[in-house]
Amino acid sequence: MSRSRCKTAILISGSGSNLQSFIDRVAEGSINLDICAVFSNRQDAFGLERAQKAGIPTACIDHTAFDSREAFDRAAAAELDLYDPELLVLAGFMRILSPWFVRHYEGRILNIHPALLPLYPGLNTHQRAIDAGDTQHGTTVHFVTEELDGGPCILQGRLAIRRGESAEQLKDRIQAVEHQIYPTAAQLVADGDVTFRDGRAFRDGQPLDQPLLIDFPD
Ligand code: NHR
Ligand code: GAR
Repeated sequence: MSRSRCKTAILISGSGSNLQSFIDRVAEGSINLDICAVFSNRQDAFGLERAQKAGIPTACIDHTAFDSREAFDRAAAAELDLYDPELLVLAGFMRILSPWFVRHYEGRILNIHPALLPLYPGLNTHQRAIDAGDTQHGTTVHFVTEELDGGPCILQGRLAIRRGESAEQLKDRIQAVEHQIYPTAAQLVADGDVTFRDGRAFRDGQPLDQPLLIDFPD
């Protein structure tokens, strides 16, 4: 995507533990991104404090102040564009993005969803996997398209569900996997190793029909 450090804006709504993993990975030098801004739709998001502590510019726009989804999205994009981002990383960002916003940043928005997509789009994924008797669960980094949780997948992290494990325990283990794979996936896109074209993902120019997969043994 870029020769110099890829300008990356991170969008949050809450705790921002995934944001923290990006901050830590940049600090230790194991990824090479320029986190140019952190944006939240909630003033009380703890992730804003994490960003400030790391010296990253922050912006916050309260979505409840707008009449329509697109009006909020246009205000958010106007703010984000002050930082000229090349890549947008959704890290626990909880507002569905309008078709206008998705087109504005076409092929440049990533999300992480706590399931092995296409299994379990939507919410409450950990409990649904347990209730279905699944033996494995995971998390998926994907390009954001107009279809919710439906954009092409890039990288998955997978682990075994333990016998008798609660949704809460599984969620914590999945989050630890997210912290490892999300910065790695973003770097692949930043480096142009994974690209988006015509609604599909490509790896080194070849269609990525199956996402890259990392197994996390017990
Ligand atoms: N936007 C588009 N266009 N496509 C995607 O794939 C998106 C997206 C925005 C966010 C993250 C997502 C997830 O990983 C995401 C993917 C929020 C909702 C939701 O229902 C759904 C999916 C995701 C995030 N949000 C409610 C809304 O009305 C508000 C819920 C709340 O505030 O707690 O926007 O699962
Ligand atoms: C992550 O586990 C992410 O997969 C999930 O929210 C968490 C954000 O945590 N996203 C969704 O469930 C979207 N519906 P964080 O704020 O600590 O990074």
